Amino acid sequence: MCGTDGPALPAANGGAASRPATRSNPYQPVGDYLSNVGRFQIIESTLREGEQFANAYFDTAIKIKIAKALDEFGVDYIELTSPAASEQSRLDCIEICKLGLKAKILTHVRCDMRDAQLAVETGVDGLDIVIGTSSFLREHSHGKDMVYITKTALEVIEFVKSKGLEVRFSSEDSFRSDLVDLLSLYSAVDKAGVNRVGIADTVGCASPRQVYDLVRTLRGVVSCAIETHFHNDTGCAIANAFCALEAGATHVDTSVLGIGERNGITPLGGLMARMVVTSPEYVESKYKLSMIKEIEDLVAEAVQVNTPFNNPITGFCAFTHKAGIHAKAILNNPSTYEILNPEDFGLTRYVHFASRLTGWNAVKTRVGQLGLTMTDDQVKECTAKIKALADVRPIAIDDADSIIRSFHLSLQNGQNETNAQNGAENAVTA
Ligand code: HCA
Ligand code: CU
Repeated sequence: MCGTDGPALPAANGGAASRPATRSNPYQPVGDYLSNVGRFQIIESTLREGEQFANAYFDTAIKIKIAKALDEFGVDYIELTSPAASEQSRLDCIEICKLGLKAKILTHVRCDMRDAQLAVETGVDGLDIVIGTSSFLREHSHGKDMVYITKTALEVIEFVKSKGLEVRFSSEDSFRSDLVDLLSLYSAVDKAGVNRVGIADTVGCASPRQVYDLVRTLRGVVSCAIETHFHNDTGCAIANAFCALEAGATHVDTSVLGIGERNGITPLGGLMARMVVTSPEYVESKYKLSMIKEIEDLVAEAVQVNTPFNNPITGFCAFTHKAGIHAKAILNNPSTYEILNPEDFGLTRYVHFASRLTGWNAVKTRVGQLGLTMTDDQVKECTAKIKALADVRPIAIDDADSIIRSFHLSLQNGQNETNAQNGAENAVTA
């Protein structure tokens, strides 16, 4: 696996014998007592952040279906839209709490006593409380100052705890908030006994290094768990979540396919791809990876989108190998060009054999799959025919299969003897 136990590097003097047979990889991460990459928890927010996605409309039945699927997959928490949002949201919250899922059920509410009162009556296990702390949001959204925010936060936290429920306190737009304000607020809520504090990159502005710095600083200030929430406006949502865990965060918010406000947040599947490479044992023992495709399909259909072609794990070409050089190595040993094993996700790889980049090893495999027999020289000649057509126009699998079959037929009819003897001196590589 990448960054863990990669192959031994050749010795600098070129003489491997002078080195021990197994060497540690210099790129291996150093042991880090802060890092939680091998013991994180997921707060799955498809039914809260995901409902803020432009296309999302979840009726009660689909919410229940999604919640059950996420629960079976193994997420630790399921976060639901605030019961203060609408009457149906409140009723759905009550309904999902009654399902008796293994995952804890949270609802996400403003830092406001009336919202909290409504939420604690729904049967949830905990409340995720949020308020904007950046000057942008303080001036242009709720208009409250830090003194008011701290006072209200402490009241709401006290109230939720008095009901015996979990409580998390988070600042919206954490990365554009004043650091001293943020740390004093978090220190106060930590002392008040909050279960988690949350960092939210509401506008997706943070870079992995900024995330690492902020989470690491916060880790030194509070003793409670640290939840993190990353929007994907600049494409950093997975990397930011990973860096947050490295810096000592304990929980990551996700949504299926990353759906959420604007272009969304850290996607569940993409985060799994990242984490299974880093911490295979933890991830494989905890999460049912073979369900990722079915969960993504369920949500994609519910919100009427297609899974992006380049989605980690489930994008249509995530396990497709095309160039001859890649195909040859993959056919010998899939680890050559795959860091993820499609079988871990109940998927299969596909070796492309219908393009101008195709090499004869891929064609040879296809010949075998079609139940035909050819010598290597014959396969090379057949490959040259596929490449010649692919130089003229894009070709489909059926085109390549037809060329293979008719070439094979002509061999059987003896028409190709001379050609075959001449071998494939054409431009056939790999
Ligand atoms: C939003 C709120 C939020 C909250 C995140 C959190 C954000 O703007 O809709 O509770 O940690 O991105 O700030 O989703
Ligand atoms: Cu958000």
